[in-house]
Amino acid sequence: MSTMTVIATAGHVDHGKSTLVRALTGIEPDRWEEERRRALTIDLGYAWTTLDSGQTVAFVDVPGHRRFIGNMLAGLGPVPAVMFVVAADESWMPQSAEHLAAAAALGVEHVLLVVTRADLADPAPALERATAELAAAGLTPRGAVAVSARTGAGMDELRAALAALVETMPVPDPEARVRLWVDRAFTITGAGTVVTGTLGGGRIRVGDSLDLAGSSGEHRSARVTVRGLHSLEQSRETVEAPARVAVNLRGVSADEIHRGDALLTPGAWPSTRVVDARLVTPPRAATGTPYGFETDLPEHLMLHLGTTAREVRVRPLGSGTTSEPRRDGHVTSGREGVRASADDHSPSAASAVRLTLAEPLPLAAGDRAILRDPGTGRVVGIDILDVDPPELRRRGAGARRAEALAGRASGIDLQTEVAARGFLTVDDARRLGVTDDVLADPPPEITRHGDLLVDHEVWLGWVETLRVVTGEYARTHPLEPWMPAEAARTAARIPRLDLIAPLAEAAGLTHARGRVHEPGLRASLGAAEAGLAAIEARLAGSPFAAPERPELDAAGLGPRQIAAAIEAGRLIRLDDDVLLQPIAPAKAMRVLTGLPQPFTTSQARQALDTTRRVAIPLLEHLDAKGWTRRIDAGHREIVR
Ligand SMILES: Nc1nc2c(ncn2[C@@H]2O[C@H](COP(=O)(O)OP(=O)(O)OP(=O)(O)O)[C@@H](O)[C@H]2O)c(=O)[nH]1
Ligand SMILES: [Mg+2]
Repeated sequence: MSTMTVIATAGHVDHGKSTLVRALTGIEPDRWEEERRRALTIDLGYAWTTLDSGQTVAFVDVPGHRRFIGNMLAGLGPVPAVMFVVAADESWMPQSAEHLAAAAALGVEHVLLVVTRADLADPAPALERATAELAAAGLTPRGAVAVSARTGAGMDELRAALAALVETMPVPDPEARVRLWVDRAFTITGAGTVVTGTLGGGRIRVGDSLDLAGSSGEHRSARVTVRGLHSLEQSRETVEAPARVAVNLRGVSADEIHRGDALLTPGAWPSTRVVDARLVTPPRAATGTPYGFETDLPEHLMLHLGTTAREVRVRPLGSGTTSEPRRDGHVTSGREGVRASADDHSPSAASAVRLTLAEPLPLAAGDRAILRDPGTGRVVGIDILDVDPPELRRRGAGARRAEALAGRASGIDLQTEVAARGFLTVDDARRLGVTDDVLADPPPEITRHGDLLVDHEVWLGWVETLRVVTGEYARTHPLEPWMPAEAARTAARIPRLDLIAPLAEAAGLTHARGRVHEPGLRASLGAAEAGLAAIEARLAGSPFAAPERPELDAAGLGPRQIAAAIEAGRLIRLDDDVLLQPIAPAKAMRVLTGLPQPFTTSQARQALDTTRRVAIPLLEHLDAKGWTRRIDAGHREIVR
């Protein structure tokens, strides 16, 4: 299977994008009758071709008309490469600029510049202008060619340039979690529901279960099954990224799915409503004017990511550029909002913002997205830094958060995530986008216990706290100084009970029978200690003469003291009120072994020199242990 590259078109309306795709692929990307009649692309079109190199290139053809910018952004969103089309006879136009701003905001690195309609005008000026515009926006085209789709001039060079571009494309991780942004959903007679999209990472197999994260209605998240797969109209068992893919789904009808929904590896993505992000340096036109926001960022913007477009509320965190001197030598001032303006044209001036979405989305640190003001068409790119950010409650929390985010590298950093929370489960780390190779070999600041990743400082804190709370418990519970593990967990604010064992070990504490304590810790009976010692001394001589209530009372042994003595292993309770030393059953066996077998209860009682009150529960205790066996109502024997 040869690899596939997915490339989106971009460029002003009527500049020849669809014509070029058709010339390259032989496939008509304008799917609708209305589009063909009006010679205008309205929605996304799809076509593909195989180059001489054997590489397959799939195109997502976008509309240039400004009214359909939403469709354009949905086409560009999930695609890593762009074929930027400019007509030689019209040169640079408003939607050229708008599409460039979007591509630059998304940080698309793989751009091929094509000046087409070269049969209508000298392509050189348009090529020069477009190259300058791309450079000003921070995009370096991987190639620039002049063509005529009508005469075929330059088409071989274009194919060669596409082949060269394909060579530079990074290969996505086939093991990555799947997030397929849906661009179409429809019903095929006989097959049922089909969704299509650009698979950017991972693989999908027939039979897979996936979560459908819905954008609307009550269908917020549903489990669906992959019934069939197609890529470029060929049936497949497995489709691996990068690819255009059509997924036939069981468990959902097409009218429940919309562009902007996503098919996800189950449980592998967070469903997040609040994210912290950094504004990316705004792209500029060749004149120096930024495409981004010159004044304050509006509070309500559209977030474009993948094929989705959602309304978000934007909150600047701090002043964004708090301590960064501007080019003019001033320090940007505090509270008036985020400036992503002409003076802040440096990566260090990128500003931190908090985005709140009306509906949750499956997002990841490292996602690039566009914030767009539908009114003015202005855009700014964002780099999502944290999809599970801390609440900002206290005064100044926003500014502190902005500072913490300022130093963050983009993408996910396990150590930062663990340090921010203290601990993190492996599953949660995966949902945040931490890869398995990092999880397998976490940085030394992280202690891994089973499925939990704990910041080492936090771990040491728990060890110490566990020591303190168990010590405190022993002081306040002298009769039963062994702290129940669950109580210790709660008191020490340890998140999970299964951590008590490794923490106790690290703290040098004993963890046994659900309790945590100093090794060898004994109950202190206080005033009753002397009384118990006297009873123990008496039982040493006559082990089966269980103390009666008056003797216990005189010794100061009430129910709590007795329970403590039992817990400490100094007494055993055979019946409600028959207390003996733990050694008594073994001593009884020595006596009973000397009797003729089988023996009666009365013979046993006499041999043990005790009363029926003690003898009966003692014999039943031995039966229960399997040391003696009851033959009939009157007889027992020793089990050998
Ligand atoms: N002479 C000439 N005409 C061209 C060439 N390429 C495209 N055209 C014409 O330019 C017009 C627009 O072409 P399209 O391919 O529909 O343009 P588009 O960029 O896809 O337009 P939208 O999708 O609506 O933005 C059509 O009339 C094409 O026939 C070319 O190389 N030479
Ligand atoms: Mg078109």
